[in-house]
This record gives sequence, structure tokens and C-alpha cells, in this order.
Amino acid sequence: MRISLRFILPLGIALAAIAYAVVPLVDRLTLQWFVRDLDTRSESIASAVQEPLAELVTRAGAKQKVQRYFDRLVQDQRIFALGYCDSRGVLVHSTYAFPKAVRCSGGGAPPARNRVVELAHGPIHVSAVPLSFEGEALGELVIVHDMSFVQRRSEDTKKYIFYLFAAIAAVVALITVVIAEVSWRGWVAGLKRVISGEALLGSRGGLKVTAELRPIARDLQALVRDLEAERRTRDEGQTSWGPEALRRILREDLKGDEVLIVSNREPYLHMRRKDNVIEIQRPASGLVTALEPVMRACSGTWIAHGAGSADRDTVDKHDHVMVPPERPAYRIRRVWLSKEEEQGYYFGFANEGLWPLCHIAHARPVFRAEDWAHYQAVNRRFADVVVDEARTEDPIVLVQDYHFALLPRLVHARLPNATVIAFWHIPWPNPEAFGILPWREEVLDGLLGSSILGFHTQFHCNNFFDTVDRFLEARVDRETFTISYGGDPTEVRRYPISIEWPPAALAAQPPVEACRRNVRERFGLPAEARIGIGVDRLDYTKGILERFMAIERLLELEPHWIGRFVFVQAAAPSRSSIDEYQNLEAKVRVLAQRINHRFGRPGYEPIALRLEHHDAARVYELYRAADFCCVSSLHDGMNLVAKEFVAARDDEQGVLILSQFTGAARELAEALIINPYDLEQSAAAMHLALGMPVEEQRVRMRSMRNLVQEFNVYRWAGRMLMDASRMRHRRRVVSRARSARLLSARQ
Ligand code: ADQ
Repeated sequence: MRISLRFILPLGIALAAIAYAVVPLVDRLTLQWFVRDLDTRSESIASAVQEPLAELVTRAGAKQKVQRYFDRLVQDQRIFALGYCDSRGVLVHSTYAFPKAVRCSGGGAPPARNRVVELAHGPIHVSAVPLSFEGEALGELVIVHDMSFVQRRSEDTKKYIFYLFAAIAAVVALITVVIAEVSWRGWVAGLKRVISGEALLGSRGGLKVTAELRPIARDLQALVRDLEAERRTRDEGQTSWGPEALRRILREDLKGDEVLIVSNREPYLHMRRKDNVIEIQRPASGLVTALEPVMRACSGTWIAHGAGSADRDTVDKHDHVMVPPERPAYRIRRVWLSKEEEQGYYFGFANEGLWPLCHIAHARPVFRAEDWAHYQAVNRRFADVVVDEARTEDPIVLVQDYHFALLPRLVHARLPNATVIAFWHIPWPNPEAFGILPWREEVLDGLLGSSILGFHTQFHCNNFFDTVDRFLEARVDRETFTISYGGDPTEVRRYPISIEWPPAALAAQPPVEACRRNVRERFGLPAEARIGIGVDRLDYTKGILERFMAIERLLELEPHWIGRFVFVQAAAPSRSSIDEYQNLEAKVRVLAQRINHRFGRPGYEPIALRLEHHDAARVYELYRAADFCCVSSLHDGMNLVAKEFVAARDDEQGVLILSQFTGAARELAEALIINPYDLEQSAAAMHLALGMPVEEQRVRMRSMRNLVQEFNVYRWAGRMLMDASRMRHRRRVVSRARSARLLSARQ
């Protein structure tokens, strides 16, 4: 519309000017030229015929000769007509076509030598040339030229002139439109570049903003960032987060892009039992709980270490197996590790090195060079598998946890267009704590190969910024949460993990009273005993020993709970081949025994310790049976048990006691927040929980349930995917601009 107006308007004006000014002017000029030509021609004819004609007209009886002479002249010279007027002004001789309207001048009037006379059939040119013979004036020769050819030519000329000028006007209008359009687009594109920040890429991006535009560009960028953030928050807030929302993001924002997950642990293991039957296990892992719904929603590929005893027997020839078994929706690609590799990479560097390094739980990290070598080799192996599994050149690769700190850089090197999102599920320590790692630069460099690096809390993000600032020559921008280290920048963001809502395991649960009955029966608890629970992997970071000591303190301080209160601890054995974990198991057993011995009596033990993995239904039954749940981690990334407990309590009863050193404590403010090292405080919290009025429990629980419902795991994954989509969109725009620039530079 804008273009057609720009074209038609100037063209219309030009055509009108041609029609009303140019054409008449050209017409007049050509007429004048022709008349002048005819004047000259008439004069030269007159001077040529002067003498013979004078002789003839003065000779008596030569009338016929004059007539013939005139006829010949008319023919030879292509004259319309000729006439001779005598000195009295009488037409004496004339050719046949001599127009009547043309009169001799005579009568003493000075002759109008040349004139144009309009006749009915068109204009004629008339020249009257005086004749003399031997000094004596005779009469005048009248030469008539037909000017209709002038009119014809003039018509043609007008036509050509009109077409010529119209064509010129059209070309000029077209050029104007093109120039206007190009400069408009250039201006708009420039503004867009300024807004998007692309124009500030500088020498690397190749585009620059002049110095005077820089402040405007900065303001515009800040504005756009704010708007983007606001829109993100609004979109996020307005979305009802569930598997469908994730599917929509994958479909609409990511246009069905390929998604690969890499984690050490697989979501399903195939185990061969003693009776040779293969059974399927789901590991007790927060990570699996969080990512399974994403995979179900996008039907991607999950790459993981094949650790089950029957894993090799259940894959196809490409090491793939479809899961979940009851309703296959995505595939696992299993990676095989030797015993030495598993020992060095998993138990060694990851769990004896990085795990205690990142958790301030006072367990000393162990760093062995051979473990590090295995860790590097296994990371390289997984990078090979990612490249092997990728069906597109720009997949989204979700790298999970501290087992793969080097993987983002390795994947980025092989698939530079991939969007690598690394999520660090455990805390990130301060630079002093991290600084003892002998390969700290390598680990940081590996992680900075990610496009997005996620932590549970802003505190962990800040620790990471400080660490990079301390040990690498990198540009850390805390305003945009970005780190630039050599290659592409890495966005470091907070993505608090959560659980699915409503939890699948809740659907088949009986009412709370029935759960309580079942639990009492299963654990042999006294009929009226109040129940506290702990659900953890058996890990020294979870503060199980501190929890038991707090129970001991409770029973010391409030002995009326003896016999009326039982604490059920479900602890799934974990990393049992590591000394630290074996020691912990022994310590936990001994401490539970000691407390039970001290406060127990026939038919009653205050701590019911179950060192085993429980299936999800059993875990949820425990949550529902409890008066309180105690999460006393010494340090924890998030802690999903806290959120699961809240989700399990649709009766809005039960109290959550939560360590201040968990990520969850930043969100679940209505829990009783404790310092697990402070046994008095923890014991007081337990006492408070057991006596908390029903109404207060309801208010606290309702508020926490709202939060977990709203900020569920779909939102966690959705936010990462939305950020990935935004980033991919930006990169595409920048790369399009770069190719356009290269193209124009080449032309
Ligand atoms: P974990 O250290 O494994 O996760 P957590 O977040 O509490 O800790 O998740 C444990 C999961 O295992 C829960 O789903 C729980 O139900 C299950 N579980 C625990 N004990 C069990 C038992 N005895 N039997 C069966 N199931 C059991 C790491 C980080 C956390 C972070 C998660 C997710 O250490 O801080 O929250 O990843 O990012």
C-alpha cells in the first residue's frame, strides 16, 4: 500500500505536467521550426524561378506556357499550389489547387511575405515573393505549401514526446520509490539492530553504532530487556503449567526442535532378579522426577549410563530402549562404561570430588588424577554419543548435573549451532571453597560452553559469577546475567526445580486416615503414636545424623513424647561403594540403635529406620501419614522431598520442618525453618510441629501448596525451554543479518 502510493503519486503528477505543459510547448516549437523551414524553402524556390517566370509573364501570349511551367514546378518541388498576381493585385496565373481563400496582397498594402492560413482541410503556408524584370516591378509569386504534414508530424511528435516523458517519469518515480524504500528499511533495520543490541556487537559482530547513538541504544536495549522480562513473567504467570503447556512450547516456540537429555542416571533400569526375571526400576532421584515429564512431552532421546544388570539385554542394536514401559513415549540411548570408568568418573571424581566440593557439609573432597582422566574420557564419550544421536545440526541439549561439567564445551565444539542448557542440580560453593579443585579452570571452561547454565537459586548463580571472576579472564555481566569467555556468551540463570503437579503417585492414594493406619501397621507403631518422617537418599549432606540427634534432644527436653511419638526414616542406600557412605550408613544405624535403646521400651522404638528404596506409592503413603516431615539437609540444591510432602497433603494438614540450607527454604517460607546444626532449635521445631493447631497447619500448608502447584516442574522446564527458544530466535536474527551483510559486501 505504502509502496503503491509512493509510486503512483509522483507518476500521476509527472503525467499531468507532461500533458498540460510539456506537450503544448514542444508542439509550438516544432510548428515554428517547420514554418521557418517553409519560409526558407519558399525563398529559395522564388529566387530559382524568378528569372524564367519574369520572362514568361512579360511575353505576350505565353499564358499556357506559364501554366505548364507552374504545373511542372508544383510537381517537381512538391508544392501545394502556385500563383502569380500582377502589379494590380489580380491573380493572373494559378495552379489547379490554388486555394480561393488566398488573395493577392496588391492594393499598395505591404505584402505579408510569409503567413500561415487556416483552411477547412488544415493549415497552409503562403509565401508571396515580389517579381521584377530588368529593374521594373512586375507582380508577385505566391507559393503555397500544404501544412497538413506538419500537423501529422506534430501529432506523432506529441505522442512520442508524451510516451518518452511518461517513461522517464515512471523510471524516476521507480527510482525514487526504491531509494526511499531502501533508506526507510535501512533506517528501520538500523533502529531494530540498535534495539536488539545487534548493532552493538562491535568488531566481532561487525556492526557499530555511532558514538552519539550509543546512549539511546543502551536505553532502548534496557527497555526491550525490561519488556521482554515483563512479557516473560506475564506469559509465565498466565500459563497453566502442565505437560500440555510444555508440548505447546515445544510445538510453537521451538517448532518441534529436537531435544536431547544427557544425565548419568537413566530414568528406567532393567534389573535381573535372582530368579532370572527382568524387572524395571525407577531410581530414587529428584532429577529423574523432574525431567521425565519433559521427555514424555517432547518424545526426545535421553542419553544415560546403562547401569542396570539387564540393560544390555533389553536394548536394540543401536542401544536404544523405548520407555515408559507401560506407555512408550521417548527413548533411552544407553552408554556403556567399564567398571574402571564408572569407578573413576562417577564414584571418584564426581562423587568423591565434586559432590563434597560443592556441598558445604564438611566432608573432605578427594581428587585423584586418574579419576579426573576417567571423568574427561567419559565426558568425551558422551559428547560422541550426543553427536551420534543428533538428527539435526541445532538440537537443544539438556545436560544434567555435575557428572558432565566438561560436556557443554565438547558438544558446542562439535555442534556449534546446538543450544546447550546445562543444569547444575547441586549447590555452587563460594570461590574459596571451589578454589581447591586442581582442575578448576577446566571445569569452569567446560561449563561455559553452555548457552544457558542453570542453578536452583540466585545465591548459587552469584557464587558462580564470583568463582569465574576469580579464576578466569572472562567478562562477567551481572546486569544481564551473562558471562563471555572466548566464544559465545553463557546466560547464567536461576531455575528453581520442582515436582509435577498433581503428582502421579498421589492419584492412587487412599484417604489420610487409611494411610496412617497402613503405616502404623507396616512399621509396627503404637496405635496412637504421632508420626514424624524423613525420606532421603542415604547421603551425608541430608543431615540424617543431625536429625536423629535432634529427636534425641526432643525426647530429653519433652519426655512426654516418649512412647507417643515415632520418627520413621526411609533412607535409600546410595553410592554404597564409597567409604564415606558406608561410614554414614554405619553411623546412622548405630545412632538410631542408641536412641532406640535409650528411649525404647517393649513394643516401642522412637526411630523406625528403613534403609531401603521405597516405591513412589509407599513414599507418598508415608508423607500422608505424617504429622511432620523433617528435611534437615546440611546443604542442598533444592530438595524435592520438601515439595513432595507438601504436594501429598491434599488434606492441608502436616508440618514441614525445613533446613535453611536448602534451596526449597527460599520458596517455602511457611515451613518451620531450622538450622540443622542447632539441635535445640530443631528439637523445638519438632515439638512445635507436634503441637501445632489444625488451623495454623491448614494456613501454612495451603500457602505452600499454592506455591508448589504454581511453580511446578513443568514451569521449571518450560522456562528453560522458553529461554532457549528466545536465544535461538535471537541467534537466527543475528546470523541472518550477518549473511545479509556478507552478501552485500560481496556484491
Ligand atoms: P537428591 O539429592 O537426590 O537430588 P532430592 O531433591 O531430595 O535429592 O530428591 C530425592 C528424590 O528421591 C525424591 O523424589 C524422593 O522422593 C526420592 N527418594 C528419597 N528417598 C527415597 C527412598 N528411600 N525411597 C524412594 N525414593 C526416595 C539432587 C539435589 C537436590 C535437588 C535434586 C533435583 O541434591 O538438591 O533437589 O537433585 O534437582
